Amino acid sequence: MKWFGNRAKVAPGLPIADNVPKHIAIIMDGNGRWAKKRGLPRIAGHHAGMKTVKKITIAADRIGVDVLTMYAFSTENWKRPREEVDFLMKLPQEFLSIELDELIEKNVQVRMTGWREELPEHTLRAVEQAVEKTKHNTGLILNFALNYGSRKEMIDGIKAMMADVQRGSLDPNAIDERLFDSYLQTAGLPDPDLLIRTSGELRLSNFMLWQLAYSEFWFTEKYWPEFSEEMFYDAVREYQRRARRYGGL
Ligand code: V07
Repeated sequence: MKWFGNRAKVAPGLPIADNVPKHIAIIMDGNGRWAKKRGLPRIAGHHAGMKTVKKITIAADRIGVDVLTMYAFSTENWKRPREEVDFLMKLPQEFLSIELDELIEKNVQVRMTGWREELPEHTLRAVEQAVEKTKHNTGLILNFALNYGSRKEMIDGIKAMMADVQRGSLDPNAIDERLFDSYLQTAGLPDPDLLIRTSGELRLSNFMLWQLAYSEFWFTEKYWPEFSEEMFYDAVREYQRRARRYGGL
């Protein structure tokens, strides 16, 4: 697989262009709490969070990240109130109708990780259109985890492997980490080098359990709508500091 990094120039305030994480994954937490703090409905927080998605996508592109995965909706999020789910399911369309042209201009490739079946048709249509329109782009991969959950992903992968074994197209002795990878939703993507989670939660919450085995974790108390480019660069610089310390041993 080829990775086309839009390698950034070194500049004050930006992370050094060397050893930029190839894949950054983000759990965008605290949108509802951000709204509550301001006396706004939760959906106002989700809407504000969408603006941060745009900002951080531009920042990631600027420093030459190859893949940016944003956890937009989990398989558990369906349990939220109906009105909130309905609102969330309109955000992909809204985001793409505002931002897709600029993403195309920036050579960004949009992808989705998660199960498409349960998504409302209008949501799926918008996402698939963006995926289709950008599939030949060679810049940043903007990967939305939508209706995604890691345990289900692994169970599904195991079921598919077992079906292949039964069919005779897979030898059980050939099963190794790389092969298992190829049965996951994230097949073809490198594992995240860096995981960022906002809003003070220090958990993985069923996000990319297998893929995050060796990743660096970076947490902030800030709610997602107030997360900034500067904090994003802080996380990357901290990643680089850890990588350098590691290399020095
Ligand atoms: C959602 C905004 C960000 C904070 C977290 C929850 C709310 C962008 C998308 C999106 C998804 C797919 C796509 C383009 C955009 C999105 C949902 C929620 C469900 F192709 N933000 N955002 N999707 N939030």
